Amino acid sequence: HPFLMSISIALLCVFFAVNTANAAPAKKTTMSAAEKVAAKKLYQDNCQSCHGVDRLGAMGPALLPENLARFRKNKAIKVINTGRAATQMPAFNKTLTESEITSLANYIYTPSKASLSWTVADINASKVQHFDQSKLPNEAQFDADLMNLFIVVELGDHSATLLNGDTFERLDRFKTRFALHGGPKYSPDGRFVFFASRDGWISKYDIYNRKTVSEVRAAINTRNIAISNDGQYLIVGNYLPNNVVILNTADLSPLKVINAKDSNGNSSRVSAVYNAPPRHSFIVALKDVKEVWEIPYSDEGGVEVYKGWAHDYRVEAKAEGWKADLSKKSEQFPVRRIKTDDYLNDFFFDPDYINLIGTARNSHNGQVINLDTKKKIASIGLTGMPHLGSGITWNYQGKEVFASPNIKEGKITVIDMENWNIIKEIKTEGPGFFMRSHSKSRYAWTDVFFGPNNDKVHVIDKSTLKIVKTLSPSPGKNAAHVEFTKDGKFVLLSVWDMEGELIVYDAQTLEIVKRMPMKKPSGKYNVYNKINYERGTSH
Ligand code: DHE
Repeated sequence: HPFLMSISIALLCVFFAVNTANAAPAKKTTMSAAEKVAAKKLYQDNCQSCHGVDRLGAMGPALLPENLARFRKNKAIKVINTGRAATQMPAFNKTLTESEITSLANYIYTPSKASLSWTVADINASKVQHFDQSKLPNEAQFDADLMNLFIVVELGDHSATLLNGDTFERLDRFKTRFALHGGPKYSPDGRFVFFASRDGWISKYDIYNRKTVSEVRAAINTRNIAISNDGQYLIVGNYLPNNVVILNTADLSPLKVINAKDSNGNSSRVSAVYNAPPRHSFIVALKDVKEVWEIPYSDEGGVEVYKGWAHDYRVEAKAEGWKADLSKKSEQFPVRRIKTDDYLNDFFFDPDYINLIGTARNSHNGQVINLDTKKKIASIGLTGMPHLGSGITWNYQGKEVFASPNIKEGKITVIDMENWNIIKEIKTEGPGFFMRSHSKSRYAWTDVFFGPNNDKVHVIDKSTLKIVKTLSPSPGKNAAHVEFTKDGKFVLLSVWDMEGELIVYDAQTLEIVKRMPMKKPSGKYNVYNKINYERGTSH
């Protein structure tokens, strides 16, 4: 029986809720050859069934120094000893000695050359087809406004909820892969949603039929995904291997793998990938080299100039030697390199996708880069660690402003997008992670994600840039991540706890209208807001 089998596998295996690599470089441990042989045997006997041969990950995450960089060894020892609540990671302190556990922890921080490869053949071999798409009905098998549905990711037990955004009732609850990260991406018609797990699994869920139809493992350690305007292509940005993988969304087959190397051949992890809708291109953030990439995926019927680009790409392609005849399969997905003065990891785009604002983690400067001219046009003095990816824009006193939370400092930075000056820093009760609004709402919401006040969320009036209300939805429990309904009338908020909740607020009166228990709900994503690139939401 598959359920009993999964339980027995679970008893053998080690599950880590690893917050995968962010910091470079990875901490590596050296062990003597004999120690390593003994530790490898321990690993094979106790961990391999979940964490995979060569520690590449399987049901559980990969256990390599490259993706354990942010996970301290003494924490790994503790997890092996006592297990991890609410995961299938059992405690090994009854079956293994203290020195065996230390040895295992040392082992997972030793480099493993063989394990860093994940080829097109591996991608193809990993494919799981749960249902034959062609046999599934093309109409929704339930009654609801298909534009006002939400996907809510529940990290606590690696599940997701499909929610009716009118009635706030569950339409489905299904298992996801382990440790999803980043926003899931909808197909342009809103029928399919694609998820990425930190361990490289990409899952395609058919909303109309409430079924996960197919899955593929695109990499060993993935950051996030983006989908093209026409819904044909999905790009997967990866730390391990250092590459991007472009998948055909119809069957999740790999169309192209592009190794992330700068023009001098230096390899880099990929921090994130984005779709730039007016440009018909993907933008790629590279973590370890001073370049940003643009990958055009369509020339819109063979016109000479990419729609949205301010110049003839063919002249540039010829001068710089990047191939760009998209009608030829061999030249599809060319890489247009934009060299930068600094490393840029975290991005935000202006609404026209002409300029990108980027920061290097730990840098005190944001850079504004014009994607057409490839030139830096401004620097913004940004302290702490702005989380640009969670930023939003709105119109303030006749001009477009951009607001970003900050992971290190308790403030929201509001920037004038005409002259790139900081208009205001709104003081909050602690560092935050996410920010949201809706064009039909006068408010922007932001959480206090870190520190003693992490049970609070601030409601900011977009016309005065002042906090008008601070809510504590579930005192003592972390409140985080909100999203609006299609019409902007309600706000859904996560209480980020194993015994957590999804709380629905009236967006105008700020009164609670519903509470639903959930297992550590993290992000939630409204079909309409996402596919229409609503300004107050993440793209
Ligand atoms: Fe995220 C989105 C990067 C840690 C939950 N996060 C993103 C995106 C990036 C990013 C680039 C936008 C991609 C997208 O949506 O397609 N996140 C990073 C980091 O570099 C960081 C700080 C370190 C890391 O470990 O990767 C980080 N993120 C976290 C967490 O610890 C969070 C809170 C819990 C988790 O899931 O691991 C977390 N990140 C999220 C969520 C989104 C996200 C829920 C999507 C937000 C949205 O509204 O779209």
